[in-house]
Amino acid sequence: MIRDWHIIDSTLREGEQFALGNFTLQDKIEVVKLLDAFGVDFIELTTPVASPASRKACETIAGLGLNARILTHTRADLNDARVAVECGVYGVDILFATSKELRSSSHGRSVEQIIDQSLEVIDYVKGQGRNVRFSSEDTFRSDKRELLEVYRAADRAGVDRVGLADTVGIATPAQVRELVADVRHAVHSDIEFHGHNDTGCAIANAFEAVRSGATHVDTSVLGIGERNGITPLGGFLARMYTLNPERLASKYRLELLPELDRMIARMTGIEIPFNNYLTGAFAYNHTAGMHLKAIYVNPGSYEAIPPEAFGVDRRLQLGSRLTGRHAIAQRARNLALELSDEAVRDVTREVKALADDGDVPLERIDAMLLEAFSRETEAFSREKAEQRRRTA
Ligand code: HCA
Ligand code: CU
Repeated sequence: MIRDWHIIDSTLREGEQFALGNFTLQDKIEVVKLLDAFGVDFIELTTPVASPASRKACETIAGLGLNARILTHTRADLNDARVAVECGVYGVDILFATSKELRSSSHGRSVEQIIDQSLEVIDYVKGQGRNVRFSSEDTFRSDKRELLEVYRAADRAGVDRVGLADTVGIATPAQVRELVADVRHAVHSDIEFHGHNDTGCAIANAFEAVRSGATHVDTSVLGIGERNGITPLGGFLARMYTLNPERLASKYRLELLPELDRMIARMTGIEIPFNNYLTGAFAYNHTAGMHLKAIYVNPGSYEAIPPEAFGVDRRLQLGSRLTGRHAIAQRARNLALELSDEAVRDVTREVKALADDGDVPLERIDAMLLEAFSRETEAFSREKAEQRRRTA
């Protein structure tokens, strides 16, 4: 059973760890306003202790009065948490590495020390009346017994959420399913999942997390983050849309997704990937004759998600060597040209032959159809005139 789940958008935290994620305060304000209009539930910001501009951004955004709840992300450090609270955020996301790999190369603390230090910070944040999350960095390379011990302690201390972080993007969907289910049994709090995409599983893993009892999913616009990033907002929503379109359409203004993707692409100076979920230039491109034929009858025949649900347009590619006569006939109808089947077949054959040297642009196809139409009407008039002469 899928519980109610919420998006924690981390474009301005994890996304700031993207190689080109350098947002000005003005950028950040634009981004959070659009994320808020889109309807994300939470927005996570870089820790205010990172730099003076980070602090300024935290204070400014926390003061904007958005519907989205503003969170910031800090180490399990009392001073960091104090600064976060001073910025006026709704909640603090605390993080502590639990895997052997990170413990040995990073903090070197024992499980008891991790718990003690985290509880001190959790108590403080709770005492300040703020929402608090405890997450174990590198969850999927951590010892399960130790992990559950830490989560249970955080849960007893009253955290709002415990977080599982697939920091290096190594988890498989089955591992996520199993571990989230175990954590679900171990704690009462909500459960957050944060997944990196190094092995291409970030969306599938977030989906399995939600199916297994997670209530919160971290995303970023276009998936930007450390290395190749995390679960992308658009891709995750695409995944969830197919299961419950009504819920998604009523909760989020999905048609704002293209604008969000374009905004982050512009601010980071990247292109939206050609094959990006929903908004890539070719995400709704249909090429083969068989596909085109079916699409005209029912667009759903080759689309899992109607593009209009996310404010994008379908693209019918008529000029490839794989085109078909149904597609060409439909184009003729769109141009209000009545053509015989034979003429349509001729034009189709001609387009295919030309396309062997590269795609035939639509204008060229239109010109060919017009020509075919004139030829046929002329032939028809000639025939009619002939008939008249004979009967006269
Ligand atoms: C990082 C930390 C983090 C934290 C995730 C979380 C991760 O790598 O900088 O707070 O849940 O991936 O572990 O992004
Ligand atoms: Cu991360």
